Amino acid sequence: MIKHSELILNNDGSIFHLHLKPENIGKQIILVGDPARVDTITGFFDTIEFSVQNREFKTVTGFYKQKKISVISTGIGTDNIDIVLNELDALVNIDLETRSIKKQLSSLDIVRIGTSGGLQTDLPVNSFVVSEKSIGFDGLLNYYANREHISDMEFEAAFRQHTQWSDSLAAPYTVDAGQNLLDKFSDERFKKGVTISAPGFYAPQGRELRLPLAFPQLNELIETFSYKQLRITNFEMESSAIYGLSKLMGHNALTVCLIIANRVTLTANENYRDEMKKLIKAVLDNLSN
Ligand code: R1P
Repeated sequence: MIKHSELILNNDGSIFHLHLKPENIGKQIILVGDPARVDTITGFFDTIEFSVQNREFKTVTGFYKQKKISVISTGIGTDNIDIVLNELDALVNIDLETRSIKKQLSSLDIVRIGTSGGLQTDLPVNSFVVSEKSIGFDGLLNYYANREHISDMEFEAAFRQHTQWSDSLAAPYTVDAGQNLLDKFSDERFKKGVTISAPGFYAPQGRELRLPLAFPQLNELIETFSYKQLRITNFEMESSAIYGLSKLMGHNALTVCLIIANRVTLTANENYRDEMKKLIKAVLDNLSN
């Protein structure tokens, strides 16, 4: 039995942060950072059957072309992903009444639709990037056992060497997308890439406002890294933890991002919401096929 201090439930039986019960979610999950994006996505749904919000975690469950999908906002960062992934997994794989792990485990399809900064000149603003691999600068996965079994350790070694990775930073970790989901995004609208999840928006992504950077060369080293024909395409702040925890727990994960700024050509689209709607529609249609 999992103790009350480890698996916290609310008085109504819902799980601590997400305020969800097992029957409130579908097996297809869409994650977004921005809570306002939840309604943009469910605006495409045929019917809506449930919604709840606690803090930045807003969930709406409904049907799109007969598929039951739950859309959940995570807020910003991999620390929130630790909460969202563990609580989603508990909803499907732990019996919340007996507090025991189920004998028959279930697998969720988890797709993140995000915004992102491009790191290559041929990835202009408004591109759609699907992450075949994610690199975590955030360190979250290093707290979980067996992470080396689901990581691309050779890629990591090559990356650390090329970037002269400092031991003062968390060890970067690398995890692949869920192949079954990646296969649904093979059309030419989606460029395949490798995505870094950073533990911050400014210095961890090489942005300098008033404070100088500890590693001013890092972005250039990231942009020039290549390994077995893979190169790093974009920065955001959640994918690494989504990919890592999903692989460890047996779920399928994929991130698809709209490039809203290019960090090399120094261009940006602050009015990205119409382009985001196009991405959302494309993702919903690919998932329902
Ligand atoms: C930073 O502005 C936020 O935007 C990106 C980053 O990953 C981070 O969460 O994604 P979302 O648009 O999904 O929030």
